[in-house]
Amino acid sequence: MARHLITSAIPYINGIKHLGNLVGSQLPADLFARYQRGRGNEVLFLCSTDEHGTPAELAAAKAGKPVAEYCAEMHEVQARIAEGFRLSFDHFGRSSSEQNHALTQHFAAKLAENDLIREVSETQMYSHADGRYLPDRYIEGTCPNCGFDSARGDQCDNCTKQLDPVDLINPHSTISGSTDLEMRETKHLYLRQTAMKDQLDAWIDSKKDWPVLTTSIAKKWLHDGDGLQDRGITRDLDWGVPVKKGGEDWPGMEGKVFYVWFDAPIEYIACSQEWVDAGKGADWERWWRTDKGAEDVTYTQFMGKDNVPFHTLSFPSTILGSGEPWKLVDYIKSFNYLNYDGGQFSTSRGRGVFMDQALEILPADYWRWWLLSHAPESSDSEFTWENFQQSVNKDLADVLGNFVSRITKFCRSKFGEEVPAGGAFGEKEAAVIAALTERLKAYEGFMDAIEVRKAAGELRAIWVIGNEYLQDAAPWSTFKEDPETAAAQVRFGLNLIRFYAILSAPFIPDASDAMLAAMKSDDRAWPDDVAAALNALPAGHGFAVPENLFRKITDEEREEWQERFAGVRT
Ligand code: B3M
Ligand code: ZN
Repeated sequence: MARHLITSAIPYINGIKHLGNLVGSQLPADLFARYQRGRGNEVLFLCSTDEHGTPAELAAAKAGKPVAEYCAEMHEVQARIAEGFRLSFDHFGRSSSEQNHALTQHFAAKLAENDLIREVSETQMYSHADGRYLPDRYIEGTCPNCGFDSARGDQCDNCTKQLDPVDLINPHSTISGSTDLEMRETKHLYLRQTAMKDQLDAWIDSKKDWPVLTTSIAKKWLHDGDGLQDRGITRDLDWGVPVKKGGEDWPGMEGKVFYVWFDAPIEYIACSQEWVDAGKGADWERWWRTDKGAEDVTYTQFMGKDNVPFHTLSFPSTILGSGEPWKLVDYIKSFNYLNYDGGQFSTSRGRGVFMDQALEILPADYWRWWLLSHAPESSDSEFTWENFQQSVNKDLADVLGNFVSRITKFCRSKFGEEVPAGGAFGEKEAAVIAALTERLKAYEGFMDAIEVRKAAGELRAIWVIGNEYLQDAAPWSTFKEDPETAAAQVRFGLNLIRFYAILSAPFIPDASDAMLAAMKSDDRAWPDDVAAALNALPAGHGFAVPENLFRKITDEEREEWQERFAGVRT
């Protein structure tokens, strides 16, 4: 039995995620986790909320709540929505957990011990009115280069010139609008990533099978321009993991916290500790420590392309730099962006469909199927309501749903609610078994390689084979002349339903459950042998006609939703 450690990029706590976020990390990670479990492998699938940083503080302030309270509430909200989408995390943790505090401080201590941290004095804008240091993007002013009046502290959006907040004319805080700003000297810790460059380079080079999207981003950061830079890993904020060396104070770092991108990936490990502490698991080290049993674990990470530099360079620097035997990632599956109806999904501008809204309209399977079968793998992809309607109506309702409904209803009307006896499988069935055996191999190949769209294509083709068989065998006509053969055909069809339930579970888990329940079966064993799997339900085995598995989306609904989501979420 193989062992798979699977993590999804952890979503920021500030607000509900949109479908573009979902398809870029959590959903494909869930697909892979469900598939590996289905194959009988041991899986630990982890995700958390990413709770630190300025955006979390500002969102809490906007909600008028203490940040800890805001994060606790939003974590529950995100956890409920994740359940709604049937994301099968073994644990949904929190980066603000005490486990992550301790582990983050532990890593910092190890890095310092190994001389990979240096102190840097820098000047930073302090806002008296806000009572805080302002990250560059929260300062705006007039661009010294082009005169644009809302240039940000890090860059002018008008002329694209890279800026320093001190360059701005008439700078002000975008939080309060205050111009009462002062440049203050402050000390920060930098992770000496430059010292790790050769090690990282060799490690990335050794990953011959990684998606091009992943390695090209990593290499760009390693080699382009000034190449890999040392990175500041501390911030002057109140909310976060206090800067300490293990349990010890860090002189000069009082009142500072670690940068959110330093502690967030460490949460992958801490989450497994939270999982154990919640009583759901017995041992986290056998997943993460190569000296304690993790050497045979395959670790796969899922994320959007913007997160790749942090997972190919920063986090590996932390892991390698610690000098301790932590498990490194084996495979990074990254995604391009999903666009929304001619533009971008945008959280800040409230554009697109958000996870909670999606579930208000239709159950999870509809979304899962569309998103996964259109995953932005080789390039960006686009959600349109027309395309969504078409895929759902065709793939789910016409192909799969219709097959299940026809075979079960026909059987009930002619043979009753039991798998009929009589007849034998013949040439037609043998041909279907041969075709399915081929397709199944291809499906497994794509799922193993996490080629999400191609896997969806194979699954669809597998469903189509059943429909074509039914059309061709036509038990409703056979029945008139040869009820024995019709019985065998129906028996074959009912077995196909069970077979489909098992193969489809990673994509559409609710429909899969409904199909298995209708077949009164709880045997989810992955079909190693198609012929055997299609004999699993014997004559006399009871079944029920399920409720319609999928309904069609009408043109009126499509138009209504299109209109409803054309605007901006407030
Ligand atoms: N929260 C960014 C994002 O949600 C960030 C990922 C952290 S993964 C350790 O896209
Ligand atoms: Zn400018």
